[in-house]
Amino acid sequence: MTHLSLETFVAELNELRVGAERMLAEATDAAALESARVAFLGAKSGRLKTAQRGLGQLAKADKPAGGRHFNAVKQEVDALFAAAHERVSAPIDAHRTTAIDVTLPGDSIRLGRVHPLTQTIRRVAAIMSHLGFEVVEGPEVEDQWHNFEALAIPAEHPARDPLDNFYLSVASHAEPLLLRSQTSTVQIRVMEERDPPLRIVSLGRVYRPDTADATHYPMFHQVEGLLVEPGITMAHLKSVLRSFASSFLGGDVHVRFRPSFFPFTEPSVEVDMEWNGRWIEMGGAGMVDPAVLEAVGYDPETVSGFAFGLGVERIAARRFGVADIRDFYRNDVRFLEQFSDRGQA
Ligand code: FA5
Repeated sequence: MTHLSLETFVAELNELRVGAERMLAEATDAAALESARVAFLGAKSGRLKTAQRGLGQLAKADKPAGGRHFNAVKQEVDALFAAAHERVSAPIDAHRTTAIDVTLPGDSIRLGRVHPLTQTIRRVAAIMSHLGFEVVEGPEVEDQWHNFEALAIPAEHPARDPLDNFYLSVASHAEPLLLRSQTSTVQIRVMEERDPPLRIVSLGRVYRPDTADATHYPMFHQVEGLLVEPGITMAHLKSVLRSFASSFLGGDVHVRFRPSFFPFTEPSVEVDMEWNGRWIEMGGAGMVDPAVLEAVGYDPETVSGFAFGLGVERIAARRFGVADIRDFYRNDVRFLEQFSDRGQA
């Protein structure tokens, strides 16, 4: 009987291994993998099975070496098959082109900041809360009673001119409504609902058809304060505004009153604050007019009160050293990111 030479047996096995490597590398789905499995590992006519039969044709002396080589190749083909099986059955992430190294530092995150006007509003509210004032809100769309009449601003008053207000004609209302032109509306709304004593502060948007310039904007914010209880005088008004200004601007801030006129306060004043050696106009204030107290059902003989209304954009501009309040509304990130909100409420 002629024997199969060991060299031929080994060469055939090596060729088998290379063929298995190529076919498994090309297998990209389960069907291709199954074909490769049948071709090389098939129990009846797989190429390894056929090669194993060749083992019996080796000369007796070559059988141990032939057997070792057969086992080594079989193990390699088994391992190639297991690796291909794992690759084909792994879920495919279509977006991932490279592996992610989870040990690398992450991309730096750009943190947002609270807008400087919102920072100002929150800080003013926090300071006024510490002074014992409750923060309340009122509607931005108002009726003429709350924006004018209850504040002793009669129909013929120039402040009600259509050119100075944003009137809205609303089908469900006989008379036009308007975007409120001042937060003093909230004084009336609160006094109508509650009895004295009252200490409230209200911060919000107001609207006037003013031409935008360095100190004006058609939509801006006011902070309104109101305190009503027995025995209140201008001295209380001045000390509350001075405490507020010292907390807000830092240091010992002086407050100055200049005579002025508002229909709903008597006497009325303009409020200036001295800061860094300069006097800054902050808003209007005064003692609540007895006619206003009567309009909401209070007795001016037993209670008195003060009210003030400050412009938020103006006080924010002073605090942050901004020369033009229009910059607050340009939404330029290079401008806005200069105002750190660290430590703000
Ligand atoms: C009033 O609006 C009164 N309601 C204030 C008041 C309240 C007086 C309570 C008495 C008692 P005045 O119109 O002056 O007042 O506005 C108050 C502040 O709002 C101004 O001092 C200014 O700081 C700010 N302000 C007014 N118009 C604008 C505007 N177009 N843009 C930005 N800020 C403005």
